[in-house]
This record gives sequence, structure tokens and C-alpha cells, in this order.
Amino acid sequence: MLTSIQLITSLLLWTSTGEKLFHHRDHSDLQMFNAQQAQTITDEYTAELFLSRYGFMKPVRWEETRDRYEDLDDNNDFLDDLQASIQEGTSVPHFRDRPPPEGENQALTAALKDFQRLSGLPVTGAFDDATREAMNKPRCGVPDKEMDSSRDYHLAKMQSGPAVTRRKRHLAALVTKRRRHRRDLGEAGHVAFSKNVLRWRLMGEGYSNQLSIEEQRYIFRLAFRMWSEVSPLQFMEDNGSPLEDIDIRLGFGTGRHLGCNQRFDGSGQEFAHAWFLGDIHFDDDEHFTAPNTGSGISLLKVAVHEIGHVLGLPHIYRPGSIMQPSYLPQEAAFEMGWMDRKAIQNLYGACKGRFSTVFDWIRRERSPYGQVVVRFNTYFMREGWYWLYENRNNRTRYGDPVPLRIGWRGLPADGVDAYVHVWSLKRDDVYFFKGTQFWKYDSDNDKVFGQDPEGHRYPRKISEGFPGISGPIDTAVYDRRDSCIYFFKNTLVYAFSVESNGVAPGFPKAIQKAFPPVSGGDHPGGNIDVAYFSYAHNAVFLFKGRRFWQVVSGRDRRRRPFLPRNGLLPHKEVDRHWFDICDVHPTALTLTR
Ligand SMILES: [Ca+2]
Ligand SMILES: [Ca+2]
Ligand SMILES: [Zn+2]
Ligand SMILES: [Zn+2]
Repeated sequence: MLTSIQLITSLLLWTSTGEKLFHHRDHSDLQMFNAQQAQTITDEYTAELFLSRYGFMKPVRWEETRDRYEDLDDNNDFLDDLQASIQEGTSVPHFRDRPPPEGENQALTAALKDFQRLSGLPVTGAFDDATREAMNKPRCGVPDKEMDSSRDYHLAKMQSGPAVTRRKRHLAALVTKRRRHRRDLGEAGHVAFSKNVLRWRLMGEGYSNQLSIEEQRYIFRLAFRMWSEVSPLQFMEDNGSPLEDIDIRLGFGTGRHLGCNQRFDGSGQEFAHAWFLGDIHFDDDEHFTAPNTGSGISLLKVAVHEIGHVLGLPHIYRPGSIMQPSYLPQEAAFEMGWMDRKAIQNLYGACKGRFSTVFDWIRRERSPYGQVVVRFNTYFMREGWYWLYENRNNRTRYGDPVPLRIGWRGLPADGVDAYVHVWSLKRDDVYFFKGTQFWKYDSDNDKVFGQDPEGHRYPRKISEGFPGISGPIDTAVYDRRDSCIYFFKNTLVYAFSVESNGVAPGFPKAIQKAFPPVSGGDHPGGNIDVAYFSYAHNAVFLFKGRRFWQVVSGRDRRRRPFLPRNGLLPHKEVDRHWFDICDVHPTALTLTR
């Protein structure tokens, strides 16, 4: 099976066959146009510049520090604040022209050790070959560590004022991020966007010269989508609203760029930087490429990393994390790792929400040896979107959700109320219900029956196919033990006997009676969203809102005979048992599968 990345890549390649794209040109070609190369780190002096730049030690020279802020002259109120902050102790000039003799520079040794530890290198405290190699790798421009706490305090105060300008916020934010790095990755909601839908724009003055504009936008849409797949955040590309309404602005530039107060270093080393709750700049002297197109730096990986910073994440020094500061060229197709999911959810919470229906879909596959294998997959549906849930890995399939109309042909595009699989020796029928109608699903051909082998045309009225039941229903589930479909409607449940094709004697009943609470009043009452039989858990669950109740099974009652038949065990939170079922914005990239 193709992963989505592969699909996307083939899509990109396909679109590019018609028009020649710059990124197909030879890398050496690009080099010719690069006027500037990043300064190679060759000795202790350049290493010290590197370490101060990324926050491992205090700035080396006054010029170096001032250089970073020199573009801000046009912003007087900001400069006032900045000057104050400098006086408060960030950049006490050392005025050294060259590093002191070896062994005397304790600060450098400490910073080298720090860098080596974080980078997973042998901690020698010396500028050795491994360290030199690591420092010359392509990396993110966001500092790894904070430099000075008094400045942090000052700038954090600036940020707390209600009327800070956008420019102010940038520097303040950068420093606040450094503070975050030290203390509070785990503190939920401490410093993060306070809204869930964020607007972004690739700035017209900041297009890359290496990829087509459509390709750049496609890659950014994908990068934002990847974060929304694992968090409650949603992102929309907005090329129309006034600039001040755009939360995240992206752009490419070289050297001095886009009015930014930090300059890019030419080809090599720093490839991008980002401002906490702000903007992202990409060094267009780098050779950025579309996913899986060989040499160069994957713009997708870099964008996902920098967006992580904008959302509030610091560098994470764990293998597999997209938030590692260095660019790792291996693993061309990547997913959001466990660490990154947990980190973003620490800031913004887990994904929660009501579902329209949840079910296990059974299908038959023929093995290479001709045997028929029965498999199931778990699907969560919410209105017009669905997720495939991988029970084994306890997460959704990478790249989900997918619009219903793409994966479930013939179903109403805005969603369904319920799913039922009648499965016995005689029957194997899949039904979807919506409003007063139902559809029979042709699992072999993966689409709704227009007309089934019995000659029925779909959709049909529920009251015709299931005498005694009238839609709309809330949900339904088939119970193999008594060959009944249980239809839930408001506070009532109807057992519908498949054998006798009618409502079973004694029904409808109050859900409270037919599915009594096991403890106290812990019961959903009525208006159940979902009744779901899970093959993975061999159990029935009732979902309502963000909670679910597990139905006592025969196995439970053999172990604990005092439990009532079909009793509801105390509720639990859906998002604690089924992880990362996250919405994407309706305008987000639609990935086909
Ligand atoms: Ca660079
Ligand atoms: Ca429902
Ligand atoms: Zn970074
Ligand atoms: Zn910049």
C-alpha cells in the first residue's frame, strides 16, 4: 500500500511532468547562483560563535549581537525596549579578538559539553572532529537554549502588556520560547495560541525560487495538516484577509530578508527560523526539495519542524522527533512521532469530539494461496469525515481524516447516523442509516448497492426495511447472541429480530431498563451517539459526547455474576482510549487514498 507521502510525491511528480520545475535541475546548477556560503565552523573561534548563536553561551562580541538587531532601527518604541534589555545585561561586551589559549576558556568548554550532550556526541568538552561535523550540519535557526534570565524576565514583561506591537512580540516571543525550553514543556496551556483555528499565508514577497508557487503552498498545506492530525488545532490558508488577521506568515529569503532582525547565513547550516506564535522564514540559499525527491533538504520536514516552534514547541532531542534541531536526511517518509504528539497535546490538549458512528467493517480478502481471509478495520465517522483506527498501534492511520465521499462511495456526503452489520450463518449484510432512510453496502465492491440481489433499490425507507422502526434513529448495533438489531432512539431502545423481521416482544424499552447502570446513576440516559461492537475488545460500547460506557458482556458476568445483563460499566473518556482522532479544517488539503 502506498503511504500518503508516496501518494503525494507521485502526485507532485505527476503535476510536474507538464511544466518544468526548478527543483528538477541539478544541484550543482543551483550552487552556481549561490553568492554566499554559510561560514564553515573550523576552529574554536567559529565554534564559539555557533554556540553563542544557538544559546549555549553568552554572545561573544558586541558586533555580533548588535548585528542581529540592526534592522529594527525603524521601530523606535521597540528599540527603546530593546536598549533597555541590552543594558540589563544580555550582551556585556567582551571585546575579544581571538579565543584565549586552550584550557583557559571554561565557558567554551562548558558550552561544548552542553552541545555534545544534547547532540548525543561523546562529551569531551573539546572542539573535536565529531563536534565540528555536527556543527556544520544543516540545522534550525531557533536557539537551543536561553542565554540570560534577566533579559528573559524583561522581555517576558514586555510581552505581557496588552498593546504590544507585532514586532515587539517577535523578540519577546523568541525569548519566551527559550524560557519555555527550560521549564514548562509539560504545563498545559501556559504559553500557546488561545484559539484553535489559525490562519496562515505564504507571503507574496517571500516565494522560493526553487519550487513552483503551487508546490510551495501544497507542501505548507500538508505540513499544517500534519499538525492538525495530531492536535485540536486547525489551520486554514488565507490569502484574502488583512495581514493583521494572519496568525502565521511564511516566507523565503536570503541573507537579510523580509525585514527580519536575523540574517540568513548563505548556503549550509541554518535553513530556517521561526518566531513563537509568529512567522517562519526559510533560507532560500538552501536546496529545498519536495518530499522524496532525493538530495537537498525536504521543505516538508523543515516546515513541520518550524511550525512546531510557532505552536510553542522547543527542540526535542529524541530520535524520531521532528523537533530535533539538526536536519536528518534519512527516513524520507516521516510521521508525527509519539513524542511530538504528546508534546503538542501537552500545550493544546488531546483531540475530543462527538462521533456520528463507529464500527468495525469486515471484509474478505483472498490470500496469495487462494484462501479467504476475514479482516476487520475500525472506522470512526464524524459528519462528513472518517478515520481508520489502528487498534494495534492505538492511533489513527497516518493522513486521516478523509472525506466520506472519497472512501465510502454512495453514502450521504455529510455523514450517517448509524451502521449495522447483520452477520449470521445465513446473512452478511451491511447497512448505513441516515434520517428516515437506509443504504445497503456492497462490501465486495466497496460502494453502496444501487439495487441489491433481492431487487431492492437504495436508499430505502427505514420503516419499509425494518417494520416497526421509523427514522431518524440515533444509533444501532447488531447483537449476534439473539440475532437482534438494537435501534436507539431518544431514550428508547428497540430490539428488532432479524429472524422474524419485526420488533421483539416487550420492546421498545427505556435504555435505562435495557442497559441499566452498574453503579449509581452513571448512565447516558438517551440520545446515544454511537453503539459500537468492537472485535478488538470483544465488547459493545455506547458513546455519548466525549464519554463512553462499556456494556457488560457474558464473559464479564461469568467472572462477576452480580453484574446485570447488558449493564453499563462506569463511563470513561473516549480520548483516553482511542487516541489522536483529530479534525482538520474543512479547507485543509484533501488527501486521497
Ligand atoms: Ca543557511
Ligand atoms: Ca449516531
Ligand atoms: Zn528548530
Ligand atoms: Zn527571518
